[in-house]
Amino acid sequence: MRSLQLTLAILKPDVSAQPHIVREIKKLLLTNGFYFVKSKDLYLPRKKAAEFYKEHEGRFFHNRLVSFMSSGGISAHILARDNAIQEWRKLMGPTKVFQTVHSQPDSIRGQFGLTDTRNSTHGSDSVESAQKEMHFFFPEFNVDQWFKENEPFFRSGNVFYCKEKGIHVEVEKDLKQELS
Ligand code: 3AN
Repeated sequence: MRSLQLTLAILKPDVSAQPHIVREIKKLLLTNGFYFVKSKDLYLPRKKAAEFYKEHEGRFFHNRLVSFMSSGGISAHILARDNAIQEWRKLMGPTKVFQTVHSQPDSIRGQFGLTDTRNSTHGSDSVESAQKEMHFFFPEFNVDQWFKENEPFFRSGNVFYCKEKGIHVEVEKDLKQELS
């Protein structure tokens, strides 16, 4: 089986304000074979939101987008899966909610999106942007080290979802902690 891929997911402020939707999306990720490698709840100040969406500077929706992203709490997640980038974007559905509610009503944006801007979730669109975006939210996370030391455990399924921590934990690491 080939190596897992990492991607960055964000649950945006519209979703984060609705705990039952957060639960629903997490359940969807788990049942679709995604692993939660890292997770954090945070607030993105306006300046940081503008930095994150720098590539959209000058677009008509940029100001609206930055205001929205800093309007409430969000959560950021490093997800692992075979073909994670594409598979997470498939679950999310297309960007524009007003079209997606008709074209892909069962997708996350189709079900939970409010507007084209308040569209529930974010997912990296390439390996390069995933690297950049993981570093933006988790500067302490070492991708190379994870692939060397942790990826084999995830790939072989030797991990379990720890509800308390909201991430997957390696079985052996957990056993060692139990016994120490
Ligand atoms: P995606 O998030 O699907 O990769 P991008 O990268 O084109 O889409 O856009 C980033 C974010 O900007 C979207 N998630 C959405 O919140 C907002 N956005 C994009 N296009 C529009 C639009 N036409 N009108 C309003 N907001 C938009």
